[in-house]
Amino acid sequence: MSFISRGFHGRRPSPGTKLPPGQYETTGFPVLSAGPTPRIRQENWKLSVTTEAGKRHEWDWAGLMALPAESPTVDLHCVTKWSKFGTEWHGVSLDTLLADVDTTARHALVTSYGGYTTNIPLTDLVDGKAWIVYRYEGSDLAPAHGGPARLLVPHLYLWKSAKWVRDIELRLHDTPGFWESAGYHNYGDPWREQRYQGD
Ligand SMILES: Nc1nc2c(c(=O)[nH]1)N[C@H]1C(S)=C(S)[C@@H](COP(=O)(O)O)O[C@H]1N2
Ligand SMILES: [Mo]
Repeated sequence: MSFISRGFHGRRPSPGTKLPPGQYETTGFPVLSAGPTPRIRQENWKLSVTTEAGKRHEWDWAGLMALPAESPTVDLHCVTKWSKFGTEWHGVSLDTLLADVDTTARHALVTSYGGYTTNIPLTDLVDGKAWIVYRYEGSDLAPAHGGPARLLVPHLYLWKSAKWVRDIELRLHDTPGFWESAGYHNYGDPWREQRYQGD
């Protein structure tokens, strides 16, 4: 009964904590990338949303800049156990991006420049829970952290926040992404400590 032994070992978060179980706070901002950092210039950058019916919606950099933006301040939780509190971002909510997208799909498969993929239920991308961000702490997002633009889904472990996001494919059926195929949890809720398959 792991939830009992966690309590005995003092890993159960105290009420009101911002730290999910098994995490520690860091003030640094580690870089975690499964491959080399792609260098995409803003003038070559594109983001597309593809629906289950095959309809493709696409934005270039000017198109993204023309959309109303928000400045969320959120806590980040990485499955390698660091959490970072109060990070400040600027970008476009997925609610705004998907406003004119006609879909009945319930799953999204996100693909990045460089080939990284991750899957997320569509309900976790809407209702103010996810953004395409292009500024971090007041500056253009650095390439190492996903610039020019990355997905930010802070209520899930950070591997779901695809850096260098290129395409969001809306699908009727769920398809595991890169880490999900390698044994990581399909959903990845840090508060339920869903690190690996079976957690
Ligand atoms: N395209 C892409 N996105 C990615 C990754 C990656 O390797 N490639 N790593 C993920 C993982 S495991 C984490 S923890 C975060 C790390 O983001 P950071 O490097 O900005 O801290 O990015 C996520 N998004
Ligand atoms: Mo990660």
